[in-house]
Amino acid sequence: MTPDLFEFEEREQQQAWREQLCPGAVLLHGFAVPDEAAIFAALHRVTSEAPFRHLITPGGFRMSVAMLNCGTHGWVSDRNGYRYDAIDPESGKPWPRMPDVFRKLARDAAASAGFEDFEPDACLVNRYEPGARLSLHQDKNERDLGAPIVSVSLGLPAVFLWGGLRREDRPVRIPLMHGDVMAWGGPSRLCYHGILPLKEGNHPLMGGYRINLTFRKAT
Ligand code: MD3
Ligand code: FE
Repeated sequence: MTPDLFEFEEREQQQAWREQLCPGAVLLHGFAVPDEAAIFAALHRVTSEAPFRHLITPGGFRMSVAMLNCGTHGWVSDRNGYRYDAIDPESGKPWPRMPDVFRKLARDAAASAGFEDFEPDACLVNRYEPGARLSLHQDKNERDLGAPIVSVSLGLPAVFLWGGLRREDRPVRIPLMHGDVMAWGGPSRLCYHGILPLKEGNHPLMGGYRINLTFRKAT
């Protein structure tokens, strides 16, 4: 996996480069760093409208990752299963609007990864505290699996587990740093993936947390 060195001239940033992991899977190192202050401010607005909460899995377990959504649809889990819902079940109201800086970042990253005209209608915001993890899973609740998923890593670093199309395929470990953006589409869209338990630390912007934004076309 030799990184394809690429100047993101439009991002005015040197520490950004594109790495093609597999057909359809692209890692844009540092892509979100230039927008970090605007993302941070937007995140404050969103979390003031819909607080983080620990969802319950269909099997009855409390997820260690805290979540919320913005956009017209949001991913939710409860005893009945997983689904996308236009209403936040906690408040009974629509999810907060997706901030313009989020939408533009997702669209620009998708285009840079080769997916033109990405139109996300859901942004799942995951918050990891030390010890929090996400076990291997596939994302397949979205109606249109032809659309990619774009993810943005912020704050503390984490180890991403990148598996294959079968649960038994042994995952590769990829470190994800603040500002890294990944796009998953085409043949990689249904890869199993997860996050190892987060290590403690302190990030200048995000403090003791890792925040991950995943942009989806849910409907
Ligand atoms: C590969 N989030 O929210 S992002 C999730 O860091 C999720 O919080 C992780 O998995 C996180 O569902 C990983 C990277 C990612 C997201 C979606 C994918 C990788 C993916 C969908 C298909 C294949
Ligand atoms: Fe996922």
